[in-house]
Amino acid sequence: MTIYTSEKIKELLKVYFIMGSNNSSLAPDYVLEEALKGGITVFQFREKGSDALEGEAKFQLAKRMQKLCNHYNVPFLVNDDIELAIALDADGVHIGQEDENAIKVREWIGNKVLGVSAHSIEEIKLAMEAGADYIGIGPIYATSTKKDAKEVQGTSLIEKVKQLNLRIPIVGIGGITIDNAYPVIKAGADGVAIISEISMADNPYEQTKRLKKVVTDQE
Ligand code: TZP
Ligand code: MG
Repeated sequence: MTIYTSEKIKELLKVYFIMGSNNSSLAPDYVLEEALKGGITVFQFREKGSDALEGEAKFQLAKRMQKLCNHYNVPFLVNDDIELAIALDADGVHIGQEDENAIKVREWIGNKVLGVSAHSIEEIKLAMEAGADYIGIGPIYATSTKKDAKEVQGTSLIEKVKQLNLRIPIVGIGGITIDNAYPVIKAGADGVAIISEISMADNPYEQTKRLKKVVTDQE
């Protein structure tokens, strides 16, 4: 497992911001810094989809974003690209079911944070056995950010995890906005993972602050 306790991971998941260079019309470094100032609790570098950067350009952007996160003392995670995470000595990685096997990834990354996306109780249990630190559940609502997203599932799987008393931190993802974040937390998620609600905002700083208020006011 990681250097973080489960309680610490739950804290980190509260306002979980994800982005890559193609998620905003504004400069990605600017958007991230505004989100950091606004109070995001963890960041995931997710450079994929149309027009995504590759090679050296991807590496340099990741490096700059990691530096910003370090400055604001916010953990920096990498989506899918384990080699990049290791090359940068990132704080952790997030993988889906289509990516490298979670058991292998856990061996590979040692005690870095491991997040796994899962869509059923069975997938969640397997991820837990593999040593995942948290589970991403979604899409909760309709999203146009991830083209190959699975069917919208609402908060039902989050509720099931709670009913079964599975002891793993969870974060909801997909179509989450300031207006619909509350039910995700109420269903039992420890936090919300967001791309466009922050990355596409005219004022990512204010938007992050508003989102954080919705999540933390429920405690
Ligand atoms: N995984 C499931 S939905 C999704 C990902 C990466 C996209 C979330 O983006 P948005 O803009 O917050 O709906
Ligand atoms: Mg993936």
